[in-house]
Amino acid sequence: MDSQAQGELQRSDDPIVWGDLPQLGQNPARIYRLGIMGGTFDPIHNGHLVAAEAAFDRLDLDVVVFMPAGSPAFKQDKKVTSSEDRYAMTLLATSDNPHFVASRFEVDREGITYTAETLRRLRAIYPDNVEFYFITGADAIAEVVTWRDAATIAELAHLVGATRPGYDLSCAQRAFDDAPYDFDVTYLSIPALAISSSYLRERVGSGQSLRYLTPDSVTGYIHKRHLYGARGARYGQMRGDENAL
Ligand code: DND
Repeated sequence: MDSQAQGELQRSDDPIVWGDLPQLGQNPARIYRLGIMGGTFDPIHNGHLVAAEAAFDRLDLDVVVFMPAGSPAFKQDKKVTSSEDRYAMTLLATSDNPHFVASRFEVDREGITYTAETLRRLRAIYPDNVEFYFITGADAIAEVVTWRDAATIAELAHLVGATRPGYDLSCAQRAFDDAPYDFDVTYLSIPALAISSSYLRERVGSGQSLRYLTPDSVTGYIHKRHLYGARGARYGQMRGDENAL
């Protein structure tokens, strides 16, 4: 084994380097595939979870790490729930899936969270036999070419675009064709889940249920922390029972 490979193996045992990231790459004779689901997750919902699970299955990933953005790059002018609350909801939503991991990797980073910087830092931690698969939804995939330092993203990660059946991919395809760098993109058609975080926030604000839209543990957390205008209804309480509290 050459000295570089030895160094990588030593590095992989160091808990300070790995933090809460999944440890991969120990066997230099095989390739590992790390899925990365980046998001604001305000809040996380079943669309995110289904997209990540589809990518895990169809691309033979070893694990998917969910990374809530600390200070999301393109939401600087918007009010975003605290990163600790978004991380807590992500942790709850992923906790019962053995191949999902929630990470504080971006939450604990100072400043605006850029994906290229995240990938660069991950590349410095993981050995070369770990490949990165950055998972996005249909709406985000066409935007990737406009993200900060997109050349680094193209160089360091495969992209996975989770689309709805029948979704028009021509816009995304054109963006990649016109880009000055080569992106490796895989499109996955997943069952239609027209769920969005803003839809969930609206529902909470107007006292409607989130059942089947996000895990119950996330709904419970939203009510406990009074996020999105939740009126502090006891979790599991029937609608219209607010005065019974
Ligand atoms: P969003 O704010 O769109 O996350 O951010 C997605 C990722 O892009 C984050 O990691 C950001 O840091 C990164 N980003 C964005 C812009 C600029 C830059 C980086 C930069 O570096 O310059 P959401 O929580 O809204 O959604 C998370 C993911 O889930 C997105 O890819 C979204 O398209 C997808 N998604 C769905 N996928 C399947 N079915 C659904 C979905 N709803 C959202 N129903």
